[in-house]
Amino acid sequence: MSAKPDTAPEVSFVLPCLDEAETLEACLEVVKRTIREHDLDAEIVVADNGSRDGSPEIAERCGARVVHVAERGYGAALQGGFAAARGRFLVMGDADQSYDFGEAWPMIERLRAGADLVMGSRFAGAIEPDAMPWSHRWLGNPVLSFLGRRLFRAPVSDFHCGLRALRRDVFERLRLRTLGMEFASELVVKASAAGLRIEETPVTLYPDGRSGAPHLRTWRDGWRHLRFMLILSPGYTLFAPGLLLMAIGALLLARLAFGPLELGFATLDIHSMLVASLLVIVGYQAATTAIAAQIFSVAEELGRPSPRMWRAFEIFTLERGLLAGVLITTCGLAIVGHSAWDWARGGMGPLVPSVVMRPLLLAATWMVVGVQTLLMSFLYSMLGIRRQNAGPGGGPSA
Ligand SMILES: Nc1nc2c(ncn2[C@@H]2O[C@H](COP(=O)(O)OP(=O)(O)O)[C@@H](O)[C@H]2O)c(=O)[nH]1
Ligand SMILES: [Mg+2]
Repeated sequence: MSAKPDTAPEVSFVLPCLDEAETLEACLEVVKRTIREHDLDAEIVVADNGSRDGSPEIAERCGARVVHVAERGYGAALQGGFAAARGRFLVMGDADQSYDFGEAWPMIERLRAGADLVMGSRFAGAIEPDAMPWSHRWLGNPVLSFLGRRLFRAPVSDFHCGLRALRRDVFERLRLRTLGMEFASELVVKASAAGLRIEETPVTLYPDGRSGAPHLRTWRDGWRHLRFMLILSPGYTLFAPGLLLMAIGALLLARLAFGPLELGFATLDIHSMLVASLLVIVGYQAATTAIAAQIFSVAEELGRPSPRMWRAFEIFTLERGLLAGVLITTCGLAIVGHSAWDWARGGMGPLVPSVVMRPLLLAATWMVVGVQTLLMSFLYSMLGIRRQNAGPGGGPSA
């Protein structure tokens, strides 16, 4: 890092900026006023990745340091800006006049008092009329924040607030990965998974000062946030529902394999057995896909680190997975063989569905589950390849 301890300032204000010539100067004035008012030892960094309206020149004229980030996107800009910042504390805030950088002062005080990440909360503070579209105010932000709180136990009322402050070593430790707007979620999710001290201060959201459209696109970016949280929560989204479907299907399948089930008002027979078989298959696919998603998120350092998962690779090796797949498939084949044998011995008479389909549905289920096990073993092994290259005891980053 370029930071020299003797010259490094206490605070770096980092402003992601894409074509904000209309508002950047006013934002920088507020930052400078905040620095003066509180006598802060601070620097100002503007993280730009491709402005074409002269924003970087404005930033330089106002005394900010411009960091040119090659990769496009809000997350990429902030990551580049943070990496180049030298302060012990990092304050991030939009360059469109939607936040008052004066409200970063209580955040800095919280960092000084020992917080790792201080989130602004517009819901605990205020949202000026016309500052936030209706759909973000009442749908996008509350629903996504609620999900985030539930899925990641993050004590945060406003997941997407653009004004935040964090310790620089926290940024380095979290190994943030995302390049788009979902960066806002990644920071909170990882900080909370890492057990960091997260605090909140109320902030006010003002209508932005630009005449053009915002960069954030409601549906695209809302979906990116949601997608990000869902891929990091395969346990809730896929594994648990998958196991439930499998359990229901397996019970029904096992029972119907012995004969029809009289329920009084209806009789469950081979037709229900087909449904039971599909439940088992779909449930198994969901549960095994969840494991793949989990491996991906850990291997790509999107989710929380999991030494336990890497240890599991030593037990559930590719070879063992393939063997299990072959054995399960063979069970299915054996059932088919047994039925065929019975039929041949019985003189190869007519095939009565209510008799023949029972073992065949059972066999088909075993075979699909077996083949799925084979396929998933390959996939898991592929997803975990970085770990295997690192050799025993090493994770991908070790
Ligand atoms: N450097 C850079 N800044 C961006 C990018 N996208 C958004 N920003 C900045 O991030 C801040 C928030 O963006 P904005 O469009 O206002 O999002 P919203 O306030 O959440 O609707 C503004 O300062 C933008 O200039 C990007 O791709 N690159
Ligand atoms: Mg904005």
